Amino acid sequence: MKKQKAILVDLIHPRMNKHHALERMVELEELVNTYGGIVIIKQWQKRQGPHPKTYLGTGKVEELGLEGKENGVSLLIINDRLKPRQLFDIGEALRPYGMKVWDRIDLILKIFAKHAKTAEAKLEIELASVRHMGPRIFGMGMELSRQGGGTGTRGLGETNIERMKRHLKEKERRIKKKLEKFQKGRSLVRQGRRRRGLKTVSIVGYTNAGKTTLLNALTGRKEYAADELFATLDTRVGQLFLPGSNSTALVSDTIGFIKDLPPELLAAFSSTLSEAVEADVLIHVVDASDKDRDKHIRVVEDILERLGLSERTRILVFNKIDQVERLDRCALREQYDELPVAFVSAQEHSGFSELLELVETSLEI
Ligand SMILES: Nc1nc2c(ncn2[C@@H]2O[C@H](COP(=O)(O)OP(=O)(O)OP(=O)(O)O)[C@@H](O)[C@H]2O)c(=O)[nH]1
Ligand SMILES: [Mg+2]
Repeated sequence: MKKQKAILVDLIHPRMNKHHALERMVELEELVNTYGGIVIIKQWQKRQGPHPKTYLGTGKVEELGLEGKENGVSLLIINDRLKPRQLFDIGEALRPYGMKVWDRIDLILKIFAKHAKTAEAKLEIELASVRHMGPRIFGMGMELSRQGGGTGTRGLGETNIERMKRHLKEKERRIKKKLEKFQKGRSLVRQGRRRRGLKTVSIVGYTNAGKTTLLNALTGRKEYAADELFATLDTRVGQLFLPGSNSTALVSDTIGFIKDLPPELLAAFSSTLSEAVEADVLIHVVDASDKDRDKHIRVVEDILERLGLSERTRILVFNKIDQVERLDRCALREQYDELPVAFVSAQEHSGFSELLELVETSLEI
């Protein structure tokens, strides 16, 4: 696939500090790279708040269109969730320049779509897309109805919107029904495990923290782990041997979390996330070598709360310690003193015995 060229733009408040603005852009750029696009131009626009109609100032949109056209750019990506109306208006303004507009959610959905392998993950993404794209299609419908009004065929547009709405509702219903089947299958599997007295552990954490690498290292599985965001979209389950109690538990891996994870994605992924939601213990993996690790911990904790998991027993695991020159373990233990803490390198298989002991204590076996 030929790489698409993109202009990234982020709206920043005049009082936002430079470091924060740069950091936001770096993350967006990583997302674009993960998608397989090339970033050509990065731009910030300073504004008190978004323009109600065009999000960016109207002049800015034109300016970016011109610049994009000169550089063979096909995509403008805005680092925020936009209103359907705003996306529609910007899309219209960029059309003469041969460019399309995506917001952050579009970008994340495209990455998810690219990484989805199982039928279930594909359905989950389809559901999220229908929910996110739906309102924008109504925007297009409004356009049709305006055009219709001008040529005396009034009403044509409205009928189209109605038809489109019905079509989307129907589609959403069909997808949900299929997903329910998967959900039922999972719940049967879980009942079976419970009957057999099997305990479950679920690995959660920010994207790229090393969740899959840890799962593979702990269970001897060979799942896809890579230095990209959202490498995993499906839940994989492996067996974990616990030497202290000479028993096994099941451990599962799931999708990575990220700042501003769109709620419709969380909702759509409820089927995949149900492994985490039902787990006896959560392992929250953190990339210890990431300078934003504390922020990422907060983001993950926040999402766990949204999933109703703030009270679930969990272990905080600082991973990639092989990459950190000096790690002040005492300070970290103190900082997160409400949680049991472990330090590992999933890559070098180090620190595992302490981690397994904590898992055993937490599972009360
Ligand atoms: N140096 C070092 N690298 C690691 C370690 N654990 C994981 N990595 C690397 O970090 C990157 C991400 O690892 P993954 O296991 O795919 O991370 P993940 O949390 O599953 O990521 P997503 O599924 O994309 O959310 C890969 O390039 C791994 O090789 C570690 O202990 N040390
Ligand atoms: Mg993974």
